[in-house]
Amino acid sequence: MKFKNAIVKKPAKTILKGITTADLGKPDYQKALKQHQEYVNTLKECGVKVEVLKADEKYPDSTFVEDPAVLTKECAIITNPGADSRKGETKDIKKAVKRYYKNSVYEIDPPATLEGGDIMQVDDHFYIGISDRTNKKGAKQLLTYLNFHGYTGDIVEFKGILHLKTGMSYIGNNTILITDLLADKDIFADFNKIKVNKEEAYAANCIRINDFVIIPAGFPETKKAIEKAGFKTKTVDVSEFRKIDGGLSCLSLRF
Ligand code: CIR
Repeated sequence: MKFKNAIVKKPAKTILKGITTADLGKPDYQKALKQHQEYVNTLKECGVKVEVLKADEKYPDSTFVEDPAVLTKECAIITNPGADSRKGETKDIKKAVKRYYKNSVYEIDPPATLEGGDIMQVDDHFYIGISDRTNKKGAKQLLTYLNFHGYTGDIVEFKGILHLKTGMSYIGNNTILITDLLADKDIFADFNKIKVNKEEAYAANCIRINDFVIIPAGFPETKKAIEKAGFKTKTVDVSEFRKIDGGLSCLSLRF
């Protein structure tokens, strides 16, 4: 898939209060800002134009713009995040997304919930994770919009990770990065799999942007495996975002 644009949002000072299950301490705000800038630079190096939205102090997790929207070539879907503290993030994202998608913008309506981290696109097909944040109603609503625009989708159930893409990523050429937790699912049987071991599980969340796979710094085995499979990589340090369960994909909307 060719991407031309990305939307990101500057981390807020309140990022220290972001939701977390990790035991890695609090993010350092200045360091987070620096890492965010490096992330933006890397996206640009991959050939996309990056719109940087202003930080929103009201929402500690608002730098994770992937969750309040799902963007495709044809349409945009504004989600209803399952985390209460994140529901209000959609307002600002909707404004930004409307500038690109005009009238092709849909919304997930309660009681349906959905977060973009649960959505993995593989060409014209979408895998939709059912998690603590995304419910079946949310998946069904999303599928209705996607089907209308000619896309297909499958629901994937799992337990033990935040979002579907916490445990896997599609990196192109029919290849997925995948952790043990998801690797045995029949639904992924036909993919070439790069298994990500337990110690490096965080690196299962990577993003393919045009000619490159962007990977988090500090996971040498996964980097080696991705390069051995023939992909070119770029590395970004996102340690401060990891402290509040954020990965590489959640820091941008790519389209
Ligand atoms: C949260 O728990 O919602 C944030 N602290 C992390 C969100 C990560 N988003 C993503 O992986 N798409």
